[in-house]
Amino acid sequence: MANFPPDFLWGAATASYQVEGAYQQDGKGPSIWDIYSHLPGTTYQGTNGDIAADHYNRYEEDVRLMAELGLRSYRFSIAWARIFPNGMGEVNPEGIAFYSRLIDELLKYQIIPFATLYHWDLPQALQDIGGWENRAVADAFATYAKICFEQFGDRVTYWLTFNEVINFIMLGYRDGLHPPGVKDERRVVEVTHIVNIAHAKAIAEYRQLTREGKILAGKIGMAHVLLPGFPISDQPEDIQAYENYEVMDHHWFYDPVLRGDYPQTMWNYYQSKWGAPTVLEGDLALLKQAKSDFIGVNYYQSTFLAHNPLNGVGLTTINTTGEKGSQKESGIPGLFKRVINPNIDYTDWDWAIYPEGLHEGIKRIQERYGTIPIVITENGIGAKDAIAANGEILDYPRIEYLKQHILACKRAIADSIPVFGYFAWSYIDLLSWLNGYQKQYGFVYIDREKDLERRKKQSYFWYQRVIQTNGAKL
Ligand code: BGP
Repeated sequence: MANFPPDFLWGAATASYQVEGAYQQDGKGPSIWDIYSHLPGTTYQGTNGDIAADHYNRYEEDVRLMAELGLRSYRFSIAWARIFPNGMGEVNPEGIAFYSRLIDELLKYQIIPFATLYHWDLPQALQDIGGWENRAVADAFATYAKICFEQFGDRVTYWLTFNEVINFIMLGYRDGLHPPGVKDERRVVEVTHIVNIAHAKAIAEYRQLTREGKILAGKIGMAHVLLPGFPISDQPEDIQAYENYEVMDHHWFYDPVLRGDYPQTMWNYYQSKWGAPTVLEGDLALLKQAKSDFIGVNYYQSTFLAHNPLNGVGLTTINTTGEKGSQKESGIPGLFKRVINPNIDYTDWDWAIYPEGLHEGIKRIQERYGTIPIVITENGIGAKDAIAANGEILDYPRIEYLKQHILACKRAIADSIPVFGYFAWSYIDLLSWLNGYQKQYGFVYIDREKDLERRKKQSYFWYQRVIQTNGAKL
């Protein structure tokens, strides 16, 4: 099987709200997550990111541990509300200074910074004017992106505009589980288009600055969730359900980013149902011009689809407790439903462990969009890690999970798919949005009883060797 290229980006990822804490420090404005997570009943046992891993204050120690781990790249996100406390207007110099220090610290150890501009923590001030339903927010995003490029683009050469548009829109506007807690499918469609416009505008700013030689010429793209579907049986109605799912949950979101247009069937469906999305003159040209240098994919699981009659199941709540088997079937009547596949393993949060899905999913991307460089921007398993009597963290299930998924990347590379990096989620234990701190993902454990002391898990030493051998020893 092909080896990993010598400059393969072995990395790990985090996101600002989930790791930084310091939610009111040094002039930061409130984000929608600061407000939402404080509302009763929104998250698992009322957990929030007020303190998180306190990475904001402990980043030097964290980067030192990254260096010891051997990370070649670190993916982090910038909190918009640190840079612009009100989302627009006055820049907060202390916010700029923090990310500047973090980037310098990474570079000190030759760790390549991989920056995400938006990992869901919209400034609350922008939500107050309509959030992603207001086109002014797309313009504010372009301005924020430009400031980040100008301030950090002399040192950062890998950029992601958005993290998982699919998830923050579906969870925020269809399921009502993330802020702003809306359940309205028409608004899902409108918001998607405005976010795509924001992405395209940010790319245009980036191209302009690099053309003018004002910043280093790097690479820019978006990170999408990849949750490939598979029909649960070879019955024609299950295959149809799978096709419905793929176009609605994947093509609708990937096409505008990688092809600059919307899939015709979904377009017709949404237009006839709600006359959405509202497209203004110039929008589609803007999407066409916004060429990505690569696509980031966040892969955790696959999903299995079955026929769902018109009077079938609708959307249900999700398993946020970690009680295996508590996830109910959920779907869109008349189109598809997501069902459990009895032949494969699931995590305690009922996520299907299916490494083949990663290989197959990125193959599908190449088939539909042609050869485009791919980076796995997230991959990991949420688990309640076992702790031995001597305090050692025995996260063997994580090692096994990561190993199988890295092998899937290796197979994809052997198929000539240009996968240029792999970022495990997550570098360190952090807040899982709705699931609290008991759903752990990191290589580094945080002892929440002991002043957030950092401890290396078994997986830390395992990943260290994977990187040292460039993936030869898994
Ligand atoms: C992705 C997000 C991450 C992370 C991960 C795990 O969708 O980009 O921020 O949280 O999923 O999800 P969860 O924390 O819900 O288990």
